Amino acid sequence: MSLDIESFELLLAAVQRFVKERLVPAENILEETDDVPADIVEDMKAMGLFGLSIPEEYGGIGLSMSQECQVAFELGRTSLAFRSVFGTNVGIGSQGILMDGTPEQKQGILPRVASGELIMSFALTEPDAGSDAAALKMRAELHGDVYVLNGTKRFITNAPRAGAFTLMARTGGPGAGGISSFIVPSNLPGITLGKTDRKMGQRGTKTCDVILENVRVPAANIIGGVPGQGFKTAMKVLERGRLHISAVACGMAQRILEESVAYAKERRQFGKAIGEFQLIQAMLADCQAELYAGWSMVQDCALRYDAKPAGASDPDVIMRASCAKMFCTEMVGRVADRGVQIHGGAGYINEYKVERFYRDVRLLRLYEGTTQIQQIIIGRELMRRD
Ligand code: COS
Repeated sequence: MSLDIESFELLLAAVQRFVKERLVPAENILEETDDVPADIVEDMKAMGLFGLSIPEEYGGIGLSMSQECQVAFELGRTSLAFRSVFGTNVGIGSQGILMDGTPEQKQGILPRVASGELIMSFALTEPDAGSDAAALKMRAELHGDVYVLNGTKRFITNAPRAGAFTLMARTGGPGAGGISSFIVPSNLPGITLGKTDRKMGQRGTKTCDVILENVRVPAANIIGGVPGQGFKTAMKVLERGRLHISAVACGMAQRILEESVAYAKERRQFGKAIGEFQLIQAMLADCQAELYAGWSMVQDCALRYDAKPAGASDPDVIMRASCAKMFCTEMVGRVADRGVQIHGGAGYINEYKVERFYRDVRLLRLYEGTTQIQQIIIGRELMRRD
């Protein structure tokens, strides 16, 4: 699946313009109100951003992974909360249905996901199951043709906005094989939301607990219709999501670098622009070189992802996606740190964007698998090889 080159170039140019002309000027409103303005969300829908990764047959734009990463890079060049509004529809909230859903599930859900009418959210994490996702406890017990779900999901991105969840619960015994993925409409009786989390950064993104008490979900809502496949669905979705996040990290690194170069040209000390000093140039050079390395990894891995037969899992691509996630999210952390350093005292003042970005990017090393989880995935794969 991919969009033809000409249409893709037009889309990419439109996204670049949208980021520059609509999103960047709204960054302060986002920060002050802790929300994305409704008119911007409507513009995102009109541009098709909610359906970037959904095939055209379901009303989406149908980008390849490589194309999606290029768009994600552009969207990374502004406050990350903007992308988060539709990020779960493009990625972790919808991809499980697209990859493993039945034809009825795809037809019934994906067109509304692509249009933005339905916001999807991905509910895997629990209070006692974060990195160890296979230890999740939420119970799903079969009564006739309905599963009754009980338990709590934690830190669920877009839960306050969601119309439905892709949710993992335990239908069988312990471990990964006992987990199933469900499509759970958010308005079912017994679902309540915790208070919206107050976070270090990324103001405008919405996360909270999702509490399920005796929630009755039709057995037909198991993704793919077969119990026990949910953990694999979650892992496939996360593998893809990790590549998308790597691209976002590169976009944000590009933005911080541009802000830092501009400041280094304008700020004068010791009688000249600080950018004329080699110690400042060294920090800029390290940022540029690391960004180039990270972006090269993303592009390479995305092409490999696209080259696999549709639906197939390739351990080499899984490993490379983790390499990209680890490197790019750590890289943008270092770039943000240098960005603050180049700005000096001004970098610590929230009037300058670099202070905000420094806090925003910290999350990238945590969600969709911490750096340490990526190391485990990479290390295990290396040890498995002959
Ligand atoms: N694609 C397809 N299948 C996959 C897969 C992938 N990317 N990753 C794992 N699987 C399969 C495995 O092949 C295995 O299948 P078999 O039982 O048939 O062999 C099964 O899933 C279980 O995998 P594994 O044995 O690796 O499970 P572990 O419990 O050891 O967990 C980690 C593996 C730690 C990698 C996993 O729990 C993880 O990614 N944790 C982080 C969770 C996370 O990212 N949370 C963020 C929440 S969303 S913001």
